[in-house]
Amino acid sequence: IYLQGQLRKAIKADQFELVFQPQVDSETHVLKGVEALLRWNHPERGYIPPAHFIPLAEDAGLITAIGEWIFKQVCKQAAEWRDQFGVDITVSTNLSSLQLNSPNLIASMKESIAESGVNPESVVIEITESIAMADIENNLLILKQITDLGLALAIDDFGTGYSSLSYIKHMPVSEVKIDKIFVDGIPSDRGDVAIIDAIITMAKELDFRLVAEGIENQTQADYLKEKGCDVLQGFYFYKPISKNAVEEVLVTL
Ligand code: G
Ligand code: G
Ligand code: MN
Ligand code: NA
Repeated sequence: IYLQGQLRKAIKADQFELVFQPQVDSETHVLKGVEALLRWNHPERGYIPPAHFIPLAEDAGLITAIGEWIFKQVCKQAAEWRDQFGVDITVSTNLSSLQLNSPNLIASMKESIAESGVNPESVVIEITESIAMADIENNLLILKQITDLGLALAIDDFGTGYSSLSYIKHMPVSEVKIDKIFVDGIPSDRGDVAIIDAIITMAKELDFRLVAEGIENQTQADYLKEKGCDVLQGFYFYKPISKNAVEEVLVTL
């Protein structure tokens, strides 16, 4: 309750911040994109993780305002990096179920895209597999409106739900992110490895861009590259880093 009150003031008080976790090409390890991740710097308690305050924001009816702030920053940042560094990297951002169902979502996205001048194809909206599968008919309409804006769609945490890629193929999705829990099992857990192999084989067949997350060592990176996964994300390459730290990488591209 106390935190919800504070959350109400956090946007105006400039306490939210985005950090960015780089994603690299599996072959060259060159930066291809970043995932924007929200941070709340609470004045007394310090950093509070999103897994803790996002549910509070949803309960308090604040997630729409926060989500609109995030999307606006993401568009501005992507446009700024394109203009400053002449690079064409993707910037991904996460959407919760409530955000996806917010009545103002499409209008506010449209406004942020126009205001920033971003190329919408370089912005990737991540929704989890379980959200995508929850209310399929309604979601399909919203997802279609999102991609009609020119934005790209990714299925996050793939493999943790109960859907199949052949099903997701009916959605306007271009990217699939293999969840960390399966990557953790490389190379010794035969079940995890079998699941990863199956996801990669099928995703390639169906023309999805394949991202694996949670790569923590070279064995995992090498394995996923050999299997043909396109893009890798994980602490082995980078933790989530600040805007300035991203720019130190961008100048080298
Ligand atoms: O960054 P971190 O590992 O702490 O993220 C924890 C969880 O919070 C992840 O599931 C991530 O998707 C989610 N998360 C991080 N940033 C955002 C955001 O901007 N919006 C939403 N809806 N979820 C986020
Ligand atoms: O649910 P989602 O995939 O959006 O969550 C992204 C979160 O996963 C980020 O907060 C990020 O910090 C975390 N993450 C990304 N790569 C790794 C990793 O290699 N190890 C661990 N422990 N967490 C990771
Ligand atoms: Mn994500
Ligand atoms: Na994920």
